[in-house]
Amino acid sequence: MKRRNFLKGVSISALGIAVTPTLASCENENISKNKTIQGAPVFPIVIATWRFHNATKAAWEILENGGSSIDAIEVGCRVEEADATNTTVGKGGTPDRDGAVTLDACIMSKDGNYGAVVCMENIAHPISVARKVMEETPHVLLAGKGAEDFAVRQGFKREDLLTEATEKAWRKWKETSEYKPIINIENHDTIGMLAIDENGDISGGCTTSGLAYKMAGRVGDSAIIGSGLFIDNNVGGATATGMGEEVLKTVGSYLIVEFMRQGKSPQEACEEGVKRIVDSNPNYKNFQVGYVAVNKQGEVGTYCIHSGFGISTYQKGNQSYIASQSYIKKV
Ligand code: SD4
Repeated sequence: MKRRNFLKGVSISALGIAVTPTLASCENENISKNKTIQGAPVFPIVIATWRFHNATKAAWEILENGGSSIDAIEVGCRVEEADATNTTVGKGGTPDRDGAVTLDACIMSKDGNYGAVVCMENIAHPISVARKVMEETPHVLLAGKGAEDFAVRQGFKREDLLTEATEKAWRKWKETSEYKPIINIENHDTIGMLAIDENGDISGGCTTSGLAYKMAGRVGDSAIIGSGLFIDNNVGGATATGMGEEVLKTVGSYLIVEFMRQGKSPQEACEEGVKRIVDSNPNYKNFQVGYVAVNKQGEVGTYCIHSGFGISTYQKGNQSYIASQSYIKKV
């Protein structure tokens, strides 16, 4: 129940982070008192979904040494992919119903370039393969065996991504094979990451093993441009976690960036993104979606359907965790 503890949250004002709430969403007094930093860009900055402190730290180290946001994203996401105890990203990710670990990841650069892999097996670092797709091919998205073979040709090594622990859990699940296409709000840790480097350039990445015990061949939002991630270096970036089908149907991250283009703050844009899902699906109480967004000034917003989601940030040398406000106020 570790994520429930996140609800206790932290004082935003103690974090030095510019989060820009609307009045309607001001459940948290500390947030409501916080003012948007006007005309004072606050980068470099890196933000990630959930409590991925090791990942944001690794990304921050790139940024504080003058590295690019795209390098920071790749390095940061790789930390979670390598962590076999994280059961929803990279090695140690929960398999599909047939016991296959299939990974989705994408990366997007300041130039609007994008690379992605979906349903890729046996390669531990899909974020790096996605970057290779972006930089070394005339394409943007490779799937399945083609993605895996491409990775091997690029020098990645094949390895078994199913760990003893995830295999054991899968075998236990098979005893009932009960599949609820509902995200348990305690059961997802996709890492979506946004970074702005010292030049003010924005990049993003998103990497996941997707829904636990999904159907073979299922692809979620995380690697799909505009859904799990979108970056526009003139405006900002957004990324998502949660029920991928709902994010896909509303093209969530693109929507949020477009809201920011129209002048909404990152916070207002994330709230509108969640509202779009809530308005279009009466079953919204049965799943979780969480968004995070950053604008060109380095202002951050986050919003989700159910409480329990939050974001990790690294900025001005300080690491923080912000509990996201939620559409449904109390669990
Ligand atoms: C998906 N959005 O595949 C992902 C799930 C997720 O942590 O966020 N998992 O639908």
